[in-house]
Amino acid sequence: MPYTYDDQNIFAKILRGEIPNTTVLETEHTLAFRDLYPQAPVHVLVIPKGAYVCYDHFARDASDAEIVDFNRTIGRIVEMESLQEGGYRTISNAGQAGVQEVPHLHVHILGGRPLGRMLA
Ligand code: D5M
Repeated sequence: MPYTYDDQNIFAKILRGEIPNTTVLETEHTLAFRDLYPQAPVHVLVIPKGAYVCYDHFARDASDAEIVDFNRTIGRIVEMESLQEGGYRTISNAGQAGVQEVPHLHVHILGGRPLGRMLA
């Protein structure tokens, strides 16, 4: 399936420095920043710097270096935000059914409070 990337999406603008963000960690291929509307005491978004719409797009087309960097960044954020002991949740919404608002791949990292059981 072809993926159409809209380079006017808000995270593309953040990556181009057109709008501000609260950066938690930046690496060669990945940016992590605080969600503007936090749903938990810790709510960090992790995005690849490359133009990927969603997880399956990234998994198909990203280089091994990008994929490793992205996943290691998620792990580093968990450590930096001291979420290991209390636990945390990662979520990546995709497409219409997933209610994805911003069409640039992002993983939410949520923690700092009991999150309840949620699979859908
Ligand atoms: O989640 C998209 C998320 O992006 C949602 O939790 C709000 C957040 N958001 C929207 N605009 C910004 C800016 N400018 N900075 C930081 N966070 C932002 P989704 O999974 O697509 O529904």
